Amino acid sequence: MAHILSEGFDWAANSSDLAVRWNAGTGGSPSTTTAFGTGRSWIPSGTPIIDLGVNYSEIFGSVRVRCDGTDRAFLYFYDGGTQQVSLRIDTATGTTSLRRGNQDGTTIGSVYGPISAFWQSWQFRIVFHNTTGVFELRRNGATTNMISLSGQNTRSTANNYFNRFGFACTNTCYIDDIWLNDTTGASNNSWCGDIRVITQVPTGAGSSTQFTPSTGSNWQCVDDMPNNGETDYVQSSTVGHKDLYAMSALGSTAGTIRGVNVFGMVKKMDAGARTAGIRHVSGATESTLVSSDALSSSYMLMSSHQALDPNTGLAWTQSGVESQQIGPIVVA
Ligand SMILES: [Ca+2]
Ligand SMILES: [Ca+2]
Repeated sequence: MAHILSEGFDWAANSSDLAVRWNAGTGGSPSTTTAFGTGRSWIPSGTPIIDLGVNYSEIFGSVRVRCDGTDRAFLYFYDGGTQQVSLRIDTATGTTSLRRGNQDGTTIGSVYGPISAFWQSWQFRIVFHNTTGVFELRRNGATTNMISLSGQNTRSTANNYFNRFGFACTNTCYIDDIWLNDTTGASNNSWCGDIRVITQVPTGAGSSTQFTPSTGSNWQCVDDMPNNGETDYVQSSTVGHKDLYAMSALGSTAGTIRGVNVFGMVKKMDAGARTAGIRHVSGATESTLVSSDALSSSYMLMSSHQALDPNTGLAWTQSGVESQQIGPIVVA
């Protein structure tokens, strides 16, 4: 499985948008308060949760958090509806801790670290087990642990795994740049470092323009960050029609590119069955990365993660990421 989840929040204009991907209480709002002065973070007022659909016994991850004053941010690792453990980033006490159960549960490990009104990136490793559980914690991409605990009880249910992930806060905390991977696969199977989730948007026409724009040029209808719903859009009812778009520069040259996550929001505008896909071009390699279920008249999110450049079979390069073309295709 390797990469499990990444989220940068730049795309969501409101809680209804976020509910297309996150469920079970997607309250909250986007914020332009970010660590790098671009894009958006998210201020949760409920508990956005993603059902991962797989039981994970070990997880590596990263999250960027800013808490102000005496606020607290929480990451939740659920087995079903029960938090196995919770990561609590607490500027009231100046500590980051892993708690058994919810954010107020028994402390498994704790360290002084969070600073009020200060963006920090936290990396964690958790092994879920009632006797041989592990909790390791790093900060800001460091390669050494602040906390190294083994032989712990890191579960609340009878199971040594989690399968749902969520986050929350008290008052106003900013959450951004979430990344989770497990230990399987050839890549993204260990510490991910201080991850930045950068959102690219269309900046021009690519090698195919077959959809019909609601206004202006096709790519200009889908270049919005955050998403602007039906203010402008492209549509087609012809099977095989595809749009491809040139994509924006990353705006950063730092670090290793750990993958490309491609997203599309799609719906149908009339009765009848219709499926859509995400079309992708990298160099000489063109493919449909993912096809949707039968569309409904409400927006659905399609996504596909490419850990490696499909044109080279190797890790992505910056030029590879910036020269890819992405767009919708009418599958059936
Ligand atoms: Ca962001
Ligand atoms: Ca648009």
